[in-house]
Amino acid sequence: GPLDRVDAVLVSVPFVEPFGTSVASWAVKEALLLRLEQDGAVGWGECVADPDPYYAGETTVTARHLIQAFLLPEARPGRTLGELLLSWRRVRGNEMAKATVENAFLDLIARRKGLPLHALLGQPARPIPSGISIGLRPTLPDLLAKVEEAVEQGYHRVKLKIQRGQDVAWVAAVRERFPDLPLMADANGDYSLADADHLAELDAFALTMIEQPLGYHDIVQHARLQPRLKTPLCLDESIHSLDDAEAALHLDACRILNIKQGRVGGLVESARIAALCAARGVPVWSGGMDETGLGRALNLHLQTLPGFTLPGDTSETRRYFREDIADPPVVLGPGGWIALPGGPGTGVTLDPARLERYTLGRERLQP
Ligand code: OSB
Ligand code: MG
Repeated sequence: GPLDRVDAVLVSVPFVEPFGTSVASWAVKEALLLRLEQDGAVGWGECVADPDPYYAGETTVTARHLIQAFLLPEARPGRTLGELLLSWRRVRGNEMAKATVENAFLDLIARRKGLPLHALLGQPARPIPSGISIGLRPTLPDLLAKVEEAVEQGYHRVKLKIQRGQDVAWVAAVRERFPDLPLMADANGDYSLADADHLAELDAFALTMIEQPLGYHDIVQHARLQPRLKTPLCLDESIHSLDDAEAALHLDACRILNIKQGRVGGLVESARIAALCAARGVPVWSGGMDETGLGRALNLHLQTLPGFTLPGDTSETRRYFREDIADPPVVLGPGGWIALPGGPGTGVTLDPARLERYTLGRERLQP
């Protein structure tokens, strides 16, 4: 049947401290949320686009436009979700906008069926491994303190952001202090192929992988870099679809893939990519976009899919937000494992008072 009501809500939730990559630093999580209501049931989606185009080309404003003008109009009564996703194939790119609507429909459908999201995806619940992505830090002692804190909390692996001038010596110092820690580095595209010899110096530190060292849209140059390193490469920004993943694996541009479901158009495309990677023996993991508890829950359910064999970037809510809009928060359980939120759909609910407090604007999109 038809949707009774569709709303877009723009929120801005302050971070505990700014999160910095080689490209940008963010002090708040500004996110576009989508609310679908049907027969008294409500499904929510959180768009992973930022207000700026510093991680990817999409922004909160372009996503809102695509959702309203091109994606929602295809959600005609009587169409299945599969048919809706097929109808979007002629909408080029804009995977973050697509994922927002797909996620909200999956949450709505799961809630109407009384099923947790992972069960709707055909997967049993399982404990999810934890991982933390530590942003660029002003000093080395400060970085070492952050890593120490993460190790004490029991995270299964630690990811460091690196950039030109803040790389080999910093990774060396962390490795020296924590010889056995599963450790990796993410450059968010700060290097070029001319830096291959410099990047090869990172081979000395037994990193589990180096994430996206080269251009944000590149696959071919990563394929030329990989044979010059012992450390596996992992692609993030360059992968927006199953076709991108196929190209990257075919060219041996990476030996590990970061799947952000919000970057590849949603959970259905993520499942396809994970299945392809599993068939090729390439491990995948779930990245994060510093999401609120809403998007974070999606990433937890994502990790029940076959192929997600490595710890991802899902860390505790309290390291991002003093106060989040969703309950329950993500916490590390015994051994550093994360439990899936229980109950139907994503299993998280938005607190009306906190949602209101952090809302910048609300707009009714339908009917
Ligand atoms: O490259 O994975 C990235 C955050 C914002 C933009 C890009 C990235 C990140 C992270 C943090 O690494 C992941 C998280 O903690 O959610
Ligand atoms: Mg990354």
